Amino acid sequence: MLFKTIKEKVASNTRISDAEALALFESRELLAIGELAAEANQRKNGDKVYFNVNRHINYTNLCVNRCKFCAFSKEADDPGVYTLALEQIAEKAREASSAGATEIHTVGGLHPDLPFEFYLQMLRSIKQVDPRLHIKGFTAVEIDYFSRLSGLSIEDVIAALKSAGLGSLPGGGAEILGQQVRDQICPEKISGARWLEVTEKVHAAGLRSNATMLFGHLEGYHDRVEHLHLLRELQDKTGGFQTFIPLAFQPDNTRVPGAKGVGGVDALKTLAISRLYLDNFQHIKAYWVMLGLKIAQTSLCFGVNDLDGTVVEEQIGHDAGADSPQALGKEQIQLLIREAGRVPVERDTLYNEL
Ligand code: V47
Ligand code: SF4
Repeated sequence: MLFKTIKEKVASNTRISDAEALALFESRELLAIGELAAEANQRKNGDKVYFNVNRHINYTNLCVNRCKFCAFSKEADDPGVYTLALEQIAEKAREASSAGATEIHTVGGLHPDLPFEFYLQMLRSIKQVDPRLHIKGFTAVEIDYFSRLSGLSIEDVIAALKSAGLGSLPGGGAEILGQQVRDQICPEKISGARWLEVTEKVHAAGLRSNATMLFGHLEGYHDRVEHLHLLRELQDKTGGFQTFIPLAFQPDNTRVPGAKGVGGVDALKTLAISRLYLDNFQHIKAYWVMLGLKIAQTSLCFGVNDLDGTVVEEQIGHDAGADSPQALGKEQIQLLIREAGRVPVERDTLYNEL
């Protein structure tokens, strides 16, 4: 009955409810869920699967927060703590530009004493290297931090970053938006409500952004549904989200009690249900770094239409034990997509086809 109703809803572009999404999470019918999600995706995106040529730059791992799921952040006297100098950032951008990248994805810890000007300089120096590089940088968590750091309003922080070259925002920091879970896994981080509020202002300033969901730690299915609900609601209001990215939790070196990591069934089910529930998101991305290549590729039969990018140098997932490669070549991504019977399409950050 559940599947018949959802099939009819997919066919008539009708929304599925929170109760239906929860029933799907509780169902063991992975293949039936996947088939519906694949159908929903086929209607939206046909056979195309997007990817981009990008490079991640994590400018510092020093962070004033201690999120329990994070193996990346360090304190000032920890071994392995680093902050990149502007010249090192420019050098990485130069390498990216010569390798054909169209995007720099840059995020970092909340550094205790770098001034706001550093982040503006960082954007300017990347743009100086190659003005065609789109900078997808800083999460809503960082934007809120910059505002507190500088005494500027969120609107003024966004305007300053934008005029220094910021092109859009990645989807990090959303974790699970419900506060009960947040209080357990990232008590110092801005609230879920604040993440949504900052994101709304980012969209109002004309910048697009992504949304993530960190799953597979101590949240329940109802927390995932609430998270999806809040995102669908904000998207109705602003239309500013481009892509939804469920991030499979990597447990090594983290401090979430009892968390074991995410199996293939849960990963595929979560991606598929995201496609079905988030009818107002055009793109669902499988971030292969956290999922592993095999599940990321398989997810192309479960409603996914984006495989992220070449990445080049990834720290957040690998510090937490991700066993995926550090980087993928463009040809490898294209092969993964073709093997799944789909058509690889290189895109820029804003989904213009290249
Ligand atoms: O916000 C931290 C997550 C995020 C772990 O927008 C972890 O295109 C798994 O947001 N296991 C940052 N995840 C990464 C991110 C992202 C990645 C790729 C593409 C895009 C995009 C965004 O990583 C953090 C946090 O939710 N994270 N620790 C961990 N142990
Ligand atoms: Fe800091 Fe971000 Fe890690 Fe939290 S997830 S500890 S805010 S780097």
